[in-house]
Amino acid sequence: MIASNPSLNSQFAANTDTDPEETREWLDALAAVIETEGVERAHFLIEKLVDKARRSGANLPYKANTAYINTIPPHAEARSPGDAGIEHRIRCYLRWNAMAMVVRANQKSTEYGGHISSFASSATLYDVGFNHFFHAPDRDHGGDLVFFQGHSAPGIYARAFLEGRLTEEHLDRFRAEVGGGGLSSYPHPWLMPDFWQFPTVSMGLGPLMAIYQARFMKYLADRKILLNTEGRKVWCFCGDGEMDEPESMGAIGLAGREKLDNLIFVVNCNLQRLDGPVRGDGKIIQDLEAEFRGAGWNVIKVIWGSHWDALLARDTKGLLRQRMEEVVDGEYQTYKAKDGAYVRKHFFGKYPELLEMVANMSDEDIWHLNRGGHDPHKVYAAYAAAVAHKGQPTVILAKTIKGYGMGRAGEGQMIAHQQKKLDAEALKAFRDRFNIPIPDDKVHEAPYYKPAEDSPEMIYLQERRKALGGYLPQRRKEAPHLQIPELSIFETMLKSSEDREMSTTMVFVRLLSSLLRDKALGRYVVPIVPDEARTFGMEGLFRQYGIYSSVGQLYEPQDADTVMFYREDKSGQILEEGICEAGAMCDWIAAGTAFSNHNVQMIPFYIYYSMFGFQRVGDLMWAAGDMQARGFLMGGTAGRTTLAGEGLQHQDGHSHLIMGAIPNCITYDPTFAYELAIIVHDGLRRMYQEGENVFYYITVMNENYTHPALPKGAEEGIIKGLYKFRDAGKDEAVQLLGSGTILREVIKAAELLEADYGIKAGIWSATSFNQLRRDGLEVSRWNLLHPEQPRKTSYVERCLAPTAGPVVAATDYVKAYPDLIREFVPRRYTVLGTDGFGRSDRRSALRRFFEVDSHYIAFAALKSLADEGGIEKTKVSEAMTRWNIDPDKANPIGC
Ligand SMILES: Cc1ncc(C[n+]2csc(CCOP(=O)(O)OP(=O)(O)O)c2C)c(N)n1
Ligand SMILES: [Mg+2]
Repeated sequence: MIASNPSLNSQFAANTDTDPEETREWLDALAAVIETEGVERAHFLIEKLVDKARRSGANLPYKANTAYINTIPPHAEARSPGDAGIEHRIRCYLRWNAMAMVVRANQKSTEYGGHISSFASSATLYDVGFNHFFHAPDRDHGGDLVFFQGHSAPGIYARAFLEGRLTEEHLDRFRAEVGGGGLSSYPHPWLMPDFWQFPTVSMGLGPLMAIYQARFMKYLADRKILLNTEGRKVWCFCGDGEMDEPESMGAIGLAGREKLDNLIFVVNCNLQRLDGPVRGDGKIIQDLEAEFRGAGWNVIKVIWGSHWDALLARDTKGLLRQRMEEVVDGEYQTYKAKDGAYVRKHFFGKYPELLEMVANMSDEDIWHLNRGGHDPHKVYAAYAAAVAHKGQPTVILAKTIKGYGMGRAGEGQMIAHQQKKLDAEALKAFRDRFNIPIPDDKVHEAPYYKPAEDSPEMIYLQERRKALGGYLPQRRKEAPHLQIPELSIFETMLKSSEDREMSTTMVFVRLLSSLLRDKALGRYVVPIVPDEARTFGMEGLFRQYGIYSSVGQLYEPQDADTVMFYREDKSGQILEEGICEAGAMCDWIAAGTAFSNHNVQMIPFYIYYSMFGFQRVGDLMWAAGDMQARGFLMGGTAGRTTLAGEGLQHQDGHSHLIMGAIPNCITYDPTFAYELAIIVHDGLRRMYQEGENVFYYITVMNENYTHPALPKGAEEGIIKGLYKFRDAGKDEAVQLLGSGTILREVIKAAELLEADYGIKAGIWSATSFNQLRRDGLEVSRWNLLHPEQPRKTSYVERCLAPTAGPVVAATDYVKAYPDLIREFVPRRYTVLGTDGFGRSDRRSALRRFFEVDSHYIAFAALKSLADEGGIEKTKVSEAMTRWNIDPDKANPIGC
């Protein structure tokens, strides 16, 4: 049977050595080539042999894995120029202080939380970086960008403490931030704006953002906006459990394709996540190796520490390597929760030859057989190889032990992740293990330890950072501001469009074109699309501004003979991410944080589907707020009834509500061209001229209609979120508010009320219920806290109080959105919105279905007038017949 299946046959053959003599001859020949002509020639010959075998019909299955040993053999390791002894002692102090800050916080109250075991496993990985690789920005170097694993933050604080950047008081305020002066639980630039650059603790976001930061650095260099990016690296530290997040691995193909050799991932493979092993029955390092290699990355495995070198050198038959290969991670974890005798019995004990190999080693010697990620020499060699590597991104897969040094209190144990309290005995053991000079009678308090400033350790520590440009992490809070042109740059949008019908999406594209053309500002504008440029009518920009491609355009585009052909270019300005909203969002973040990371203000506009595009990347938007990214997010073809035919998954009726929850996100739902122009202009001014740490979310629609001219004096109201669009004079009986395209239904409703019932309505454009609410809440809070002061009034109240009649608001969003201002509306307030699942149909049908069309709005106005006693209830019933409003119609929320 086996013989009849060629594939199985060749696999079977590959595993069985039928002629060891012949094998040896081939291997000897190869060794001779390596010796005399080098590894590259050997590689060439092997490829030739493989090719020949394939062409001769052999089925050679693809194998993405290499053996379960270090990628860099001992003889090829770069040696660290550092003082290993001093570095070891510094690392011991860092380990202690990082642990102490968590333990001390939890001695006060377990409410503080924190993590010990993660940094315990990654201390060496960070330390080698800090001592020899991570470059801070200085005059000659733009600075590396380092993504620190979120819950390893205590270790980073511990270093800043030794460096003198933080005091004991700071460490004692770990996770106690209220009142100021505390240290944030995780890297949060919002809370520590001079310190942290990248929020990473929502796992998966760090790796994804790091990839796009690395590519954006190349974009800036290719576009000659950054002149010197030579040697700058993006380092991303992540957990092995974290790599299961789709975001972590989702863009590694892009990094490979784009040959991002300025990018280095360091995956701390401590084999554990929160609940248990990452791959108990397999090997996470091998899994990751295969995936990264397949994606075109340079993979460096740092599995075994130097103590294994001698054993591996003696492993001429490959039995030790075989044993390393066959043991699964669940067992590797257990070994390190036990002792040397256990490892002898369970690891080496499987084969008598291996037992023999370690016969002259004590149990303690066996226990000291270290893992690569805890060996500074191995880690140094890997980093040195990574920074020198050209043409590919590098991932370093470092094997470590979760809770290293915690002993019985957690080392290698299932509960390691959650361990935040160490009793006096565990503290003593920790102290002894790392030789920290703290007396017995003090150790239970876990006091911090800092050697004298003139000690060799402290001098060394400072010298190393000085040589690498200064301290890290550090965040630049500002970059040179841009001069924003006058509003007249958008002049055409402020005028009436006359008979010309346009959607706000088209208006946006015109506005973007005006900005791109601007001599001062144009080059800083970054248009970003996730394969939707044609949807939004932006394809005209392709030819003119080019789509960024690191290699230019290697093909003649199919539409080369058209005016707006698809043009890729090395200096292209547009970032076209294909169908990857998460990637496009990371582009936007990279551009929006360029002021902080590269000292240059970039102006990103990312336009995407406001529904699935938005829902996919909500967490990144929150992180963008934390990072104080500046720029414009454009929710394209928005609204539950405006994006007509597309249906349930496309139609957005709630993005404003959610975006409004991000404290520094300013949102608008404009209707007319002039509103959009004024909002964008004000945004440019606030973010890039004034340097405010806000960003904008603006919805634009695909419904075509004519646009009036900017009403006199409306600017301020447009920005505040409400202005009177049409005044019906002193006889107004009702006030109608609308936003987005539904404002047009509101305008029609006013006409219906006047024509059919002679009722005059004031019409208001509510460009932002979110902004109105923020203003109102601010005023309410002030009133609450100043009981004896004259009451202040909200902007909404100031607008509406002088008018007459009940107030009705209608939007293309859920009712909760206009409801945001209920507290500030001085009279009866009725809201109409689009609660429920969307569906496909024409706009008119959808608006009737969701009860937001002009008839429903006019009807709601009549009803509230009747409730106020202003008109007879019979009139309302009569309107139902006249406007075809069915009282038995099913509620759209349940349909
Ligand atoms: C998106 C997300 N989901 C869940 C968590 C909660 N969480 C914090 S740490 C952790 C385990 C991390 O394991 P690993 O990535 O292996 O890191 P290690 O601590 O082992 O270095 C989890 C589940 C989170 N921070 N982010
Ligand atoms: Mg882990």
